[in-house]
Amino acid sequence: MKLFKSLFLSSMLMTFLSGCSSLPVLDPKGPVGEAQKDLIFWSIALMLIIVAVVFALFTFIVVKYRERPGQDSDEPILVDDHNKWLEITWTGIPVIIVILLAVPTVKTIYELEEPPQSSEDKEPLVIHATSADWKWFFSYPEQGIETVNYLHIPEDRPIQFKLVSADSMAALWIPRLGGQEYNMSGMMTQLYLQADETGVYNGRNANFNGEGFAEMQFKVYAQTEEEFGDWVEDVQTEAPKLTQDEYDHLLVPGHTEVQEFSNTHLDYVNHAQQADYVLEAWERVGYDPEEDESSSH
Ligand SMILES: [Cu+2]
Repeated sequence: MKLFKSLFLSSMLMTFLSGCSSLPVLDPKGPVGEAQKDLIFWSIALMLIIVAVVFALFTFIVVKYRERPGQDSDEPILVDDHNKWLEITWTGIPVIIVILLAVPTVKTIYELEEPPQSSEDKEPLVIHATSADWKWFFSYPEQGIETVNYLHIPEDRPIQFKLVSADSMAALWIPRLGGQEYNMSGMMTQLYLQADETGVYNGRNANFNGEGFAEMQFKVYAQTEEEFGDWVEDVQTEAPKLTQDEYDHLLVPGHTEVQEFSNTHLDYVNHAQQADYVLEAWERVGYDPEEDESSSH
C-alpha cells in the first residue's frame, strides 16, 4: 500500500513539475483553455482533499478498532442502530461535494457558449470547419477564402467555429486553445476559441473515424491582426478558385496536402442541410466506397 501510494504521488509530482511542456491542455494560450484549465485544477484539488480525508479516516479507524490481544473477536460490537447526526453528516457531505463540482462546471459550460468576455467589444471571426475523411476544410465566408489542413487566425479576437462533417463524425480539437467540439453530418455545432498569443498551435481530430484518423491533423497559425490581414489578402489574390468538381474529388476518403483557395465550398454546398451531398459527390467522381472497402482489406 505504502509503495503504491508513494509511486502514485511521485508520478503526480513528475507530471506537475515537468513544466506542463508535454501537457498542452494545462498550458493554454487563450481564455477558453484558461477557463477549462481552472476547472480541471479545481476538480483535481477538491478530489485530492477528499482522498486525503478518506485515507486519514481509514487509517484512524483501522488503528483505533484493530483487534487487540485478549479481546474476544467473536463477540459482536454493539452499536446504536440509528444516529441522526451521523446520517445527516454522511448524506450532507456528498451533496456538498456534488454542488462544489457541479456549480463551477455548469457555470463554465454556459460561459463558453458565448465569446470570451475579455474581448466582448470585438466582432468574432467566423470560420466554418468542415471535416471529411481524413482532412479539414476551413472556410472564411467574410474573407471569401478557404484552406485545407491548416488555418490562420488573428490573436486577441474570438473565433466562432461553425462545425459540420461532410461524412463521418469528427471532433475539432486545438488543445492549447480549448476543448473539443463534435463535427456531425447534417447539423451544425458551434465552438468559440481565442488565442491570446501569436504562435503555431497543433490541431487535430479527437474522434476516431477510421484508417486516416491519425493523420487528420492541422496547424493553427495565430498572428497579429495586421499579419492576418496580409495573409488573407495574399490568398485572395494568389490562390486558385475551388471548383465544385475539385471539391468533389477532395471529398474522396484519403489524406490531402495543405491547400488554399480564393473562394469557399459554401458557394455550392451546405453540409449542415445536405447530409447526402458527399454520396452524390462520390458518384459524380466515380468513387465507389464498397469497392474501396474490399480492395483495402
Ligand atoms: Cu474497413
